[in-house]
Amino acid sequence: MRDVVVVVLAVAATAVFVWKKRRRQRPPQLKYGTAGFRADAKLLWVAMERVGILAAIRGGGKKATGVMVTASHNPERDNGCKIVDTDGGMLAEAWEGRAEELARAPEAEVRVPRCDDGVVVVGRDTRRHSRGLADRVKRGVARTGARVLDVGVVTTPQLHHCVRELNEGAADASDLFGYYRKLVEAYNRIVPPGTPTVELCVDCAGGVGALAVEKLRGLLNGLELVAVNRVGDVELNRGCGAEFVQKERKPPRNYDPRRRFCCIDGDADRLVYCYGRDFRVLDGDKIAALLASYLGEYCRVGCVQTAYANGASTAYLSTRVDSLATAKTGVKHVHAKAADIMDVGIYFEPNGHGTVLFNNAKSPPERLAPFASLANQCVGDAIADALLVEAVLKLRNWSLEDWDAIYDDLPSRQLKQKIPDRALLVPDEETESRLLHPETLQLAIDDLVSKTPRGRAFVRPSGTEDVVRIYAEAASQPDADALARACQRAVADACGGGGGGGGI
Ligand code: NG1
Ligand code: ZN
Repeated sequence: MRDVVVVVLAVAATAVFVWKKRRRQRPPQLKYGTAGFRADAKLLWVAMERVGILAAIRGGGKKATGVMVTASHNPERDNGCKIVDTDGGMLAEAWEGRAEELARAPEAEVRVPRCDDGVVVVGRDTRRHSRGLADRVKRGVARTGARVLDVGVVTTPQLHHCVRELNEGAADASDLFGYYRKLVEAYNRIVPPGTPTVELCVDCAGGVGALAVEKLRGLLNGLELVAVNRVGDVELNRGCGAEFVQKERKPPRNYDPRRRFCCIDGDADRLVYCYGRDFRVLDGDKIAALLASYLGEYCRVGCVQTAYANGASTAYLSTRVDSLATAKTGVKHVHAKAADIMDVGIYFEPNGHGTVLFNNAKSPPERLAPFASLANQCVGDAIADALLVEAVLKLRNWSLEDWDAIYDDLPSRQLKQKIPDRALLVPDEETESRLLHPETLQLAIDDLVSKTPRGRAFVRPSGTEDVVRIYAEAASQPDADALARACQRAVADACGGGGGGGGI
């Protein structure tokens, strides 16, 4: 009997020891990057619960906030989350540090306040680990006493929409009925019934966008959407989708040059178009140019780009918009600037993330009212953006070739390089297109650029992947390729990159 008691006590003591050790252990030191937390899914379990707690705290026990479990255009093995703020936009930057602190803290140091009247909307993409990670978010929310509104598998912009609607007084936005109704009504107000029908294939990158595309089938005047690369047809974001097409400039899987094609990413917040046998890509810059040139006929338009914008698009826009600005890379930066310029602020990153902000949304010019309801006011929305593009092309009576011809892209090349510690690279705060450190690396890049006709190049550490990104453009494609490669070598030499050079 005494032996049994001793064994039981020993087991209990070991269990308590292990439990205490676990509580003291530091979870992975994640960074809230360009688009929230993003990492190999295996590293995210603790962070997700903490994100649930933080989202509830951010709502202040009164308002709705949201958490979207997704790693967007990253490979299937990655996952992550974006926290949605009370206005339906991305988490205010001032809170990112708190999110990091909470995600990195040992359990023993976590204090959980009560947020009884708050609501956290939780959504997820189609990755196989997203359901489990979303459950962890929900567990975190539950620890605060706030209510969870689980909207299941949704696109990122749909989740933003739900949060905004709830805070604007909607009783429940989780069936997304209001989301689809708004798109369909707005689009059909611009494009009248009886308009000849165009078929648009949407490469959904194997992700959630296909569900939205299916919902809209048969509802749009003169537009029939066809989902290509649906969930299960292809591996998520692999050889297809907006990121692959924009960075690699190669046709996505199941591409058919005889059909009209656009490509979105794994969580449906990016859009690019492509066409033809010689495979031309119409990227976010060209979408911005199309929309700016049309809307600019009716109101004062401002445009915001990042340093990745093709020089030819900047030249085109500079003579056609009332204000043109450059922001740091990342949606939160471009969005904030676009919300602050002119009547209409347009932002698109070349990778296709963007939208049109109606900054005087209460009274847009009569003709533009349906555009103001079609364009997502919280965040880039690939589906809404495709409808905007299609509507403007119809109004202009333009083909994709006509649209493409508005300017010719300067040849460009993007590469990436793995280095032991990408924090070694410190870019400028304004546009992230120059390195403050290491100075010698910036000087080497300046030297390479000065020797290249119409050359421009910069390097910056990615905020979503463990790589350094290299961008170069020049008068010819061989020159752009050579400049990008030379910059890549300079990065590896300066920072000790070990063979991790990548295609895009
Ligand atoms: P990083 O990985 O920080 O370059 C990428 C995109 C951003 C933005 C974020 C968020 C490029 C060159 N960078 O950021 O523009 O879209 O992802 O998804 O495309
Ligand atoms: Zn995305």
